[in-house]
Amino acid sequence: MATPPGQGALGIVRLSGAEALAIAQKIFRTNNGQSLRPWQLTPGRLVDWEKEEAFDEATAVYFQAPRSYTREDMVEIICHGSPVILEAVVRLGIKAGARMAHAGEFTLRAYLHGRVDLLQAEAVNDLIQATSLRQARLSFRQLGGQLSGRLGRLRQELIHLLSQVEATIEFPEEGIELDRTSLRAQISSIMADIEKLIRSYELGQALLQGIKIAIVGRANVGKSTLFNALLERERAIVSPYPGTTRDYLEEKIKINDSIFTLVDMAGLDQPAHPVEAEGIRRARALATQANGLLILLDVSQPLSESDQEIISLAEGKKAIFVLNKIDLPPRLEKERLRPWALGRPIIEISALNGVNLEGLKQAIAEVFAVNIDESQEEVIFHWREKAALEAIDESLRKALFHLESDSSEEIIAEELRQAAHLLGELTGEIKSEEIINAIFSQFCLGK
Ligand SMILES: Nc1nc2c(ncn2[C@@H]2O[C@H](COP(=O)(O)OP(=O)(O)O)[C@@H](O)[C@H]2O)c(=O)[nH]1
Ligand SMILES: [Mg+2]
Repeated sequence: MATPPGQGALGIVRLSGAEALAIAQKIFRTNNGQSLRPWQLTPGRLVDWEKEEAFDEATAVYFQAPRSYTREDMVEIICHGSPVILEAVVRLGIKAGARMAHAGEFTLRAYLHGRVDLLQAEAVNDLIQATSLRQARLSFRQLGGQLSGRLGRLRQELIHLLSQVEATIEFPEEGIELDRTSLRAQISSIMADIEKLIRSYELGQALLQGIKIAIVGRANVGKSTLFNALLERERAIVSPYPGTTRDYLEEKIKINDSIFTLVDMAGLDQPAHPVEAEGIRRARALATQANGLLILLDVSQPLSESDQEIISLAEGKKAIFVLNKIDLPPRLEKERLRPWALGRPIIEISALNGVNLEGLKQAIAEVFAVNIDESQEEVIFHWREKAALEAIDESLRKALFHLESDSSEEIIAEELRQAAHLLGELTGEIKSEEIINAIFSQFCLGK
């Protein structure tokens, strides 16, 4: 079943393998009584062939091997999306000799038959789970083979370098000298490419998981009120009593097609209660981990020592200064804050009355969103890819070290061979059962 469980207008059941057409045609009868023709959407009905009872109107498409998603014969039956009908199709299909697909098995077969590599398979899953259109665009390019192509070329380069080193090992009598200077330059250039990709992981995570923004400030400055106002719902408890928020809350919001994870937490001032102390300890840790901070200050109060301490959390971080409660008589002037803000934007709002929330949202998008040239850059989204690239980088670093310390050619060759092998595993050119299992177990059924 390729559509989610539960009721829908339509549901899709897919079959793949040598028997796909025969099995499909037991359950699905075309209206014109002829066999399914490849790549045509054909109207018909579903029947329980044992009783010769029709139970739904449907359409079907036959994708003839090898021009199908899995490169095997495939049939997709599109019927009405009642769970009862879909279950009947699956049950009859199994009776006719099919079996249930495992999670990700269609894409696994596409991979095993060489239609996609592992990076493209991962992109399929990322598209299914896409959280923003920006991420979808990048995953779509990865599906098209952009990242695979780039890594494939790096691997070819490595193999070429390796063959040069091996030639000097195998034919010493021919007097081929290893050109260590040129080899060093070429390895360094490959490393620069690899390291650029490793750095893109942060952006990949930001796109996939959202950019984490912590709302920090003293108790009662209106953090939870702002959190709710930005989410446009009453998620956090708001009260006039300091110390109301003790644990933390995380929710995603989307601004201009970027996803942000907002974190509301305890006020960062002196605790009045041991539970508060723990909340404050966690809040500090969260503030340090966040990609950016909203430093919330209450304009109806003068700048306090606690405020100044909180402001110091912004050191080395992206931050916006937010002056809340502008509906009240001010005791903290924007100009007074400027020296503290060090050029960061200062936005005045009333979280309670919803004043200038739009201005704050635009500032959030401008300050925190990660900008890249999406048409040029490749981005990695997965820990697996990052870890593999780091291991490759490490091998190349060792190769460089051995080149510089006049080690034997064998040792240099070994590191280059290892790097090429890891690159092959990364794209899936070299098959590793462990990696394959880890990737496809994350897929949903029917894809
Ligand atoms: N006048 C005014 N009161 C606000 C504003 N934002 C929050 N408050 C009030 O300040 C108090 C503390 O708010 P809360 O969001 O719980 O603060 P937190 O402790 O920082 O999470 C509540 O009584 C809110 O209604 C605002 O913009 N103007
Ligand atoms: Mg609160």
